[in-house]
Amino acid sequence: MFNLILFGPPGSGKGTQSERLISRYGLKHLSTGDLLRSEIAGQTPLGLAARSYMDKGQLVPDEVVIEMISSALDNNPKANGFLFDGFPRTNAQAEALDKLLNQKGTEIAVVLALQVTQTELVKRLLNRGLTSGRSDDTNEEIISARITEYEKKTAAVAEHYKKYDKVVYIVGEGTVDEIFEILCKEIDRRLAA
Ligand code: B4P
Repeated sequence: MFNLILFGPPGSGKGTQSERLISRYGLKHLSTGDLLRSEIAGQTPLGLAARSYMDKGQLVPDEVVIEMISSALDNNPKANGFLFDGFPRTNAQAEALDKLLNQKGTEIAVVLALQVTQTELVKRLLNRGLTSGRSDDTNEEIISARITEYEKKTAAVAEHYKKYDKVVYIVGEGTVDEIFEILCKEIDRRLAA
């Protein structure tokens, strides 16, 4: 099994690159953002509760997303590996993920961390907001709140995985194709090892 985390601030290209990576490597894509948006679309109690946080640019409580990921892992017993996109976003989520994978006899192989300047992040998200219908992408205040949440709570997740020497920083500015090739090189090197 090959499990990787695509890490980075909102708008750094995680969702964009995940789509390509899962198709090249046959991994199961687990995006907590997508899972939460599908709960919202289904108007489930979980979705209604999550929406109030997401609309303010805040993180949804840990227990909600950990439970979602735990079920997703259980529901995909035959996966070759998982690509975690937008998860973990706190140290508590990282510890829970390590434990869940450990129970399945596997672990995270690598954390690929996309680095993008704040000006570029805001530009990309506002641009996506023009067409995505995502309410959290249309308002600059909400975008700033998401970036602040990232700096306050999520950036530390890289420190957690640095302890195990699993973090590789990737410049996340350039064309989508250029960044994809760099990500693939890092993955291929590990798959060949
Ligand atoms: P997510 O759905 O994870 O959204 P995101 O981080 O904003 O998007 P992403 O980083 O994937 O977007 P991408 O760059 O691909 O989270 C949304 C919300 O859900 C969070 O704010 C939070 O409330 C909640 N949530 C999710 N997971 C959670 C968790 N684990 N714990 C608690 N709460 C959680 O795309 C951005 C734009 O950039 C696109 O328009 C794309 O086309 C463009 N782009 C990408 N690459 C580019 C490039 N190289 N050049 C130019 N543009 C590019």
